[in-house]
Amino acid sequence: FSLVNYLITGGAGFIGSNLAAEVVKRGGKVSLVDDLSMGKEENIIHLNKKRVTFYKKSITDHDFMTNLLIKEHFDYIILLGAVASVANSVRMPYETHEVNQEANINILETIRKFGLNVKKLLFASSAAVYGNNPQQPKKEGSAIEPGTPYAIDKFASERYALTYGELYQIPTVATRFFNVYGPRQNPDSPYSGVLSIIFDCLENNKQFKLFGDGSQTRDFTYVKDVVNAVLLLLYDSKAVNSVYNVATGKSVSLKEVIATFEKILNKQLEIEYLPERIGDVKHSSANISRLMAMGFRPDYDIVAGLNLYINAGV
Ligand code: UD2
Repeated sequence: FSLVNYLITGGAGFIGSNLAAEVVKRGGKVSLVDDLSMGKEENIIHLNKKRVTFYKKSITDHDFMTNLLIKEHFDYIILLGAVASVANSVRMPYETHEVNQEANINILETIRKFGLNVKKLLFASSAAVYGNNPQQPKKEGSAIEPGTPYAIDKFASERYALTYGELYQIPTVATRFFNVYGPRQNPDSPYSGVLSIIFDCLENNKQFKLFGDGSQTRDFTYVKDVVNAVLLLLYDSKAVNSVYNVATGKSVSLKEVIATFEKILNKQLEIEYLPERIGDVKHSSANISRLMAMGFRPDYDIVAGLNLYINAGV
């Protein structure tokens, strides 16, 4: 009897640590690779040590990754490791490329070369691949207009994963996450998820800088829904060689979100209004019928998600 074995790159990050907790809860064991550039050890410290192995390593360390993959038998591989900041990708396009694309192809190549028997590999892509395509809501078949190094590498890695799947019979799937929020999202950068910034401002009585008038809309997706979608796609053998939007299917404005936060916390957010951020899209909404056809239903609308987030503690 052996436990189902998972590998999560970016495992100490926001989504990775939430996924790791769920996998452990469901009885699996998991290896987490993270260089802690964005992730934090405290995100995973509470997890059962007998089931979790943490490697403080960069996924760009190809020798390390190759050896790890050969040594361990991973049933499921989830590629979340990335330079998550679009702004950083613009500042450091090549360094981003090494993390967001080359590191992923090295993992795929190792699986191919050594004929590793993986039940499913999931690559986490992003709504960023749609770029400035004005069509709403975004479907997986909508035009791709990646406008930043981040988006280009996400799209390339997505295609590599799916193409390796087709060419070399490695079961792969890709997801395009929309604006994910929830516990352990790091609010420290101005390009962090806006909800983590708003929460931080409300908790610590800081002024929130609002870019625009608050009428911009996003499909804010609670991290538990993302974790559920990821696990559903990993376990369903029909979910192969395809990409799935992961979102709630319902967008709300920043103004509405702020009002919901204020109501739950019974506190007013101090706002400084600034011009719209360059490169921002005004509206973002997702069509999730492909994911729903696999049986997914979002459990958390914005009110339910924010309530859980605010009361989560860690
Ligand atoms: C999201 C992704 C990004 C990329 C992009 C593709 C996150 C964190 N970012 O960017 O990686 O995939 O989608 O379209 O998921 N805002 C403020 N004040 C702040 C911070 C943000 O007003 O301090 C506004 C911002 O101008 C934007 C909205 O809030 O209108 C959402 O910003 P975001 O950075 O959380 O997410 P987004 O959709 O720009």
